[in-house]
Amino acid sequence: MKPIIGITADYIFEVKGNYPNPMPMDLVAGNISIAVRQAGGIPIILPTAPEEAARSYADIIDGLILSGGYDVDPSFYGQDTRALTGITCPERDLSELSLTDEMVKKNKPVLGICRGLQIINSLFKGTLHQDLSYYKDAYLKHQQETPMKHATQKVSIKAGSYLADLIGEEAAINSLHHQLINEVGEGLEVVSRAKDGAVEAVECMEDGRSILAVQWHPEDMFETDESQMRLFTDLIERSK
Ligand SMILES: [Mn+2]
Repeated sequence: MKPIIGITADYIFEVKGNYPNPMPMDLVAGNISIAVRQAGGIPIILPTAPEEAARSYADIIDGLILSGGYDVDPSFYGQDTRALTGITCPERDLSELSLTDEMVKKNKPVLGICRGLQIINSLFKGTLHQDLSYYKDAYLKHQQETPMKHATQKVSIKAGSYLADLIGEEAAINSLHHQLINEVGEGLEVVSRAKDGAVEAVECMEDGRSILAVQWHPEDMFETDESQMRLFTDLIERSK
């Protein structure tokens, strides 16, 4: 049987035309499901849930993709909210932190995308720069306005890392984030940086763990970039 890959959904309160109240929506970019199917997995979308329900997802999925979305609430990495943090959704944060913790306990594989990398870093007690302007070395455009299927930066990947074995020691990536890792979570290894030093990928493949996370969006590039597709085929392999 093909591995079942859970994809976390965003939790958005959307105002509907003729609906009297804002409606909570469990929504996620469809490209991720397409990538999982093409890579040989069965995608299922996981709604935001209270802690115990979120943990129970780990019983039914073989692998997890943490998708992009709102800023992680700084309370989850021990900080007050600074002026330039955007919208946060603590319910989603708690749901994803609980589920990811359970996946890690079960030694099941995780792929973090964008915010997903930041959730993983928070789970391992790291911190974020709450805005690019708080990271003094930033000079690259990390919130590209070019369509996301196009790469706008080249990042280096650490020789000998799991990620380098997978896609090589350099990758052309897109970029759409205004927060980034500051202090790296305990047990995570930084394996990719942009030319301005911004952390672009972390991994932990030791002690039975199977965690890889990227700050960029491979789901928008996999159709034209075979190395980005490998992030998904690798997750499916790790989930078997
Ligand atoms: Mn970037």
